[in-house]
Amino acid sequence: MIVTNTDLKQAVGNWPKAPYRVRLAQVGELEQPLAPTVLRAVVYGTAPSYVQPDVRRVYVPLRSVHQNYAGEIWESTLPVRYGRDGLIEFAENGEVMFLQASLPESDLKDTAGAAERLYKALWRYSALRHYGNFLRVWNYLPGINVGDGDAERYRNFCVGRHRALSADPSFERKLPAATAIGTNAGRFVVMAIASIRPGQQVENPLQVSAFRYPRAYGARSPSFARAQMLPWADGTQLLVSGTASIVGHASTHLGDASAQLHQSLANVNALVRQPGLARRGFLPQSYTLYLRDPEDYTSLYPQLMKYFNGTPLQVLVGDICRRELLLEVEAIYQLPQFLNK
Ligand code: 3EB
Repeated sequence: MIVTNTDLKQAVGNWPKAPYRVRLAQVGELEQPLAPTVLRAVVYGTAPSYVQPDVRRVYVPLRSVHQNYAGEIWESTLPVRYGRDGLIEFAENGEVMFLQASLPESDLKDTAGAAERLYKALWRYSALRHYGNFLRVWNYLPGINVGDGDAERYRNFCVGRHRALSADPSFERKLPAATAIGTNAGRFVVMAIASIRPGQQVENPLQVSAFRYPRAYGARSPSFARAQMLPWADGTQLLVSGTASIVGHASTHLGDASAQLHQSLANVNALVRQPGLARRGFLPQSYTLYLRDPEDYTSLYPQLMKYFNGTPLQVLVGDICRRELLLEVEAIYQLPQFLNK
C-alpha cells in the first residue's frame, strides 16, 4: 500500500521566517572557531587534534570525493545557546534544537539496544526542552551491513528505533525525514533537528512508505518519513530524506549505479512534484549523494554534471542500508519567497 498525502494542502499554522540558513561548506572554514550564530557544522572526515572541541562541530567519518565541499553549516538567525547534558550535545535558538548523541562501536553487540537508547535519549531531551517535533535525523552506523538476514546491523537498528518511537501510538504521523548511512569505524552517531512546531510529513507517490515496508525487509519497518515540509514565512522548505533506487518497496536496477542514480532522482522528483506540492514550484538548494563504491564517482561524473547542473552537490563515500543499493541522494528544496503563499 502506498500511503498518500491526503492533507498536504492544509495550512500548518503561521510560521515565522526560517530560524536558520544552511549551505555546503569547505573543511577550512568549518575548522575555524565557529561564530556564535552557528547551530551545527558538519565536517566529513576525522577530527584533527589542533581543532578546538565545540559541541556544535560534528565530525562524520565519511570521505568526500567531489570538488571542495566537505561539510555543511547551519547558521541561526536568532541567538544561539549550546551545551552538553549527559549523552546529549545541543544547540538551540528558541525555534529549533540541533542535537546529537553517540555510543562506541562496541555497543553494537546489541545494535537494537544501542539504537533504542540513543533515540530515547534524543526524544526525551528535546521534548523536555519543548522541541517536541523531529524534522530531520541522520543516522551513522558503523558496519551497517554486518550480519545476515534479520541479524544485520541495519535491521537491528530499525528494531531499536521502532521500540523507542512506537511508545507514542501516533508516531507514524510525526516521523522525521532521515538518512541512514554506514561508516567504516568510529562511533554510532544519531544527529537530529527538533522543532517547537510540527512540520508536515510528506510521503513519496512512487514508494511504499518506509514505515509500511513488508516483513521481508526486517522485523520492524524503518521509522522515517520521505520528507518534511516546513512552511517558513520567507520560503517553504522541503527536507528530503535519503532516497534510493526503490520502487514500491523493491530495490531496482541491481548492480547498475547509473540506472540507480537515474531512478533515485526520478523518485526525488516524483516526491517534490506530486499533486498538492506541484503548484508550489520547489527548487533544489543542495544535494548530498552517498556512494557505496568510490569507483562509481568517475563513471557517474558526466551524469552528475548533467543532473545536478548548477546546484551545490557533495558526494560522500558510505554504505547504503540495503546491501544491493549502490547509492542514495538526499536534498533540500526551497520555495522561492514570492511563490510561498
Ligand atoms: C529506503 O528508502 C532506503 O532507515 O532511516 C533511506 C533513508 C533509507 C533513511 C532510515 C533508510 C533510512 O528504505 C534506505
